[in-house]
Amino acid sequence: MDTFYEPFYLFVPIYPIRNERCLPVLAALVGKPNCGKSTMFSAATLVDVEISNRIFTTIQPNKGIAYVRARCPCTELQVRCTPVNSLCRNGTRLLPINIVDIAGLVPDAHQGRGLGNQFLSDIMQADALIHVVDVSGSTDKDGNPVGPGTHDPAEDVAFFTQELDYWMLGIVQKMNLGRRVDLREKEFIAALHKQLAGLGIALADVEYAAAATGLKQAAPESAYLQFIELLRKKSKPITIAANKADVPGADKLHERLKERYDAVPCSAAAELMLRRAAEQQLVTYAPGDGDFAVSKELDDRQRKALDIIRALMKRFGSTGVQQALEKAVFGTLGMIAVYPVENEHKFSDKQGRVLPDVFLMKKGSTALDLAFKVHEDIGKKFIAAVDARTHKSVSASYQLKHNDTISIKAGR
Ligand SMILES: Nc1nc2c(ncn2[C@@H]2O[C@H](COP(=O)(O)OP(=O)(O)O)[C@@H](O)[C@H]2O)c(=O)[nH]1
Ligand SMILES: [Mg+2]
Repeated sequence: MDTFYEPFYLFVPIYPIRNERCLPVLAALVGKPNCGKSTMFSAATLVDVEISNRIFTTIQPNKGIAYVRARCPCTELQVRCTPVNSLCRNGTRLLPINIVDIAGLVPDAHQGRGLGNQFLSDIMQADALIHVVDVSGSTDKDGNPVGPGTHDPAEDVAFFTQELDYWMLGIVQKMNLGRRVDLREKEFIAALHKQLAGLGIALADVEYAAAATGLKQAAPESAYLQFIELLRKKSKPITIAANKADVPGADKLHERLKERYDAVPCSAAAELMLRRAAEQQLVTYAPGDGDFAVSKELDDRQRKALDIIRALMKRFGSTGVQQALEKAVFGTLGMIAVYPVENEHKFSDKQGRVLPDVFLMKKGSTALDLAFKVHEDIGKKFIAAVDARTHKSVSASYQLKHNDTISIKAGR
């Protein structure tokens, strides 16, 4: 290997961690072979001991925990927090999420090529898809290495969504809707939802996409495809990670990609290297930061490698890996972080732990949704909720905001 990250590339660790207390978001790294999915997985799941220790683990080779960051309310509220389901570092909350590294997708997977259908259904189990593309253009459409700049990464984005759409279309076509008696609209939607149920798609999303595209049972294939495209966008939103941004010449391809897609430039190799170097206490670095500090004497090769990374971070603001994860969770998927507390004066739970838990919830969730998430009984016996910041009562239908601290009052 003659790449810049070699001096720190001791081995690629796999941290096979699955967290029962993880916040219920599963992000899947997807894309063709060799674009850097496994490197990104290793970097994202290389979390320090304190975080891994908090997590109950069961071994699964390609699943791990990563985290996303949110500003912890402890600073603003001037309290010392005692997190339980997450961690607080200098006022930054680290929220664990599940992440999975999925085998490479090759063109025509929807017709069973490569790992084919099994693989596509694995993808669909995720809440958020992170499409890792090689923005240096040094892998062809099948994932074989080629000279940098040879392949246009924008093609990969188009091909990937097309694979997903045709695969979903195939599932819907198995229903043979054309040959069936006309269903009433409600039955038609219910039948579509049932057929797609294995993909973890909500009825509301099927209803939305069918209404927005005006889908009718007797519609031609093109109309079904339009419906599926919208349904896929709504139910499996994709974040594009433009990886290998460190390779000379990648800037140009990234600029071109940006004209058509919103893509986060990143270098999984740089992030992995920095986390490894930090683990060995060679540098001080917190994932997501825009810079790092060297804390030990380094050899020439290590120094050179770090110089390249620093230059990359200057150009893009960071290595981009943490940003891609956070864009997937907070941006594309539209989650917010909410802190339920029992005591709105002390921001604590029954045991006196301050700001113990943080939940990731869909934007638009209400105080009542939060009550049900805390406990079904609390949801059922909901009386009122109090915004712990303002001490004002809010109603069951109050729409939660990012970083809200809410106390739920429930009957006995
Ligand atoms: N220059 C550079 N190389 C990378 C980066 N990420 C991965 N690679 C290299 O690309 C190749 C394929 O990476 P891998 O993670 O196995 O790809 P996967 O098949 O998508 O899982 C390996 O040689 C990696 O070292 C990156 O950010 N920059
Ligand atoms: Mg891989």
